[in-house]
Amino acid sequence: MTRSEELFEEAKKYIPGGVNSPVRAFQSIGSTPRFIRSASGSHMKDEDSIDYIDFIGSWGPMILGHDYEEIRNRVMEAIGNGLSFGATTEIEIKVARLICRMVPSIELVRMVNSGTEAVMSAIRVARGYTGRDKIVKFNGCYHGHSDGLLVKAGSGVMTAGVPDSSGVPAGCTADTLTADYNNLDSVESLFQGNPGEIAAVIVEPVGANMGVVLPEPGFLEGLRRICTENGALLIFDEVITGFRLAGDGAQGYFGVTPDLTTFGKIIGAGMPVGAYGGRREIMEVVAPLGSVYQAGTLSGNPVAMTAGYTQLKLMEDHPEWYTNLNEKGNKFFCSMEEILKRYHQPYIINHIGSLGCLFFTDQPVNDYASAKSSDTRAYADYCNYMLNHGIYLAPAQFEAMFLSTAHTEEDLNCFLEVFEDYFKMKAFK
Ligand code: KE4
Repeated sequence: MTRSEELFEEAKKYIPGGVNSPVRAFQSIGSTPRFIRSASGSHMKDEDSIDYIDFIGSWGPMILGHDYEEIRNRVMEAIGNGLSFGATTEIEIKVARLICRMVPSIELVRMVNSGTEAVMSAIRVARGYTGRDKIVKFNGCYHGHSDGLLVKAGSGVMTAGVPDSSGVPAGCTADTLTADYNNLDSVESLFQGNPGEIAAVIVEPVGANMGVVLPEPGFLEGLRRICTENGALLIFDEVITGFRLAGDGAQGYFGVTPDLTTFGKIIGAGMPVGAYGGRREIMEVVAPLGSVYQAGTLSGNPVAMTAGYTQLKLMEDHPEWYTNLNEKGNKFFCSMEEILKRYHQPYIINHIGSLGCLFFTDQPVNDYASAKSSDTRAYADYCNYMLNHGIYLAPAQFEAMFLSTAHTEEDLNCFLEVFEDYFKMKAFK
């Protein structure tokens, strides 16, 4: 038995499924989760001392790679001053001011402890600000696990959303309508069917939870128009894309301005941080200023703020890192496409900047239905091969690959060698 296998058996005695987040259980690829002991730069080492090139980066936060020296040093200093006070601190101002400076659509921002918390709070703000109850989300987009967003795909058109998890009362999703990504007509029809009732449309400006699905030209602009025309707020869930695609996120990258934005991941640099923000007139409904209540014991935690501030400030000070990272990502994912072509493997790779996804399907993937046409067993076979050859990928087809500034040419060439070996073998089977 490997040490990871032993630990997994032990973990299952005390933790549901042996993990603190379902995807980590490796269920969809049918193998044992690797228990990670340490990480540095673009590499992780598991409890069997096996080294991996990491293409998850903690699901996005580690845009500068693991154990970045300046972040570690600042966090260690902050720890020396105390872990948490439950009182206001200067570092919270520095983070908020930096986010407002980097993302022009943000005039006020509130820190929370996860992306889930950021999204559930932003939706409450939208409902409080507009006085409306209904929200629109997109099939295939994931916005955390708050009740109202765990809604079955396709259940929302003209009718109440149906819960997609047990334990969620029907009432919690009754005001959640679902539309199809890249399909503006499906959004228009919801507004026509629910006139004056929709508080907000929430969207991942780049879908990254059905694999990576890019917004087609005009899609985000169309959402902006529809929301403005109908007096609804447009919420960009930038938990993944925020501070990844550009210093001003997907909204800067695509030039479409939402009314509210949610953040997570990168703004905590690996520490538990989320945030939501937007125009002052909207955010002023948040307690203690306004009547929309939201609170949190560890919100704005000084140690977490120090980690996030240090990472964001480094990215602000080095805008060229975004250019280099996006170019590196484009070159890398195009190299993957060339290998697939070379061995006549008809699979699809969607990618943008440092985000990408290989879909085991031969049809274009531009929404949830087409993403679901992927062969998840084929993905599992591929993923296990890569894992067994030192490449750590998302253990599920409908996730993203994340590159960081720490990935070297050598790392990427090593990936491409293993990738080519796999598809050469597949081609000649
Ligand atoms: P958290 O509550 O996990 O911090 O954030 C929820 C969330 C919100 N919005 C978007 C666009 C997200 O991608 C996420 C969380 N992302 C997943 C990865 N697909 C986190 C990994 C996990 O669930 O363990």
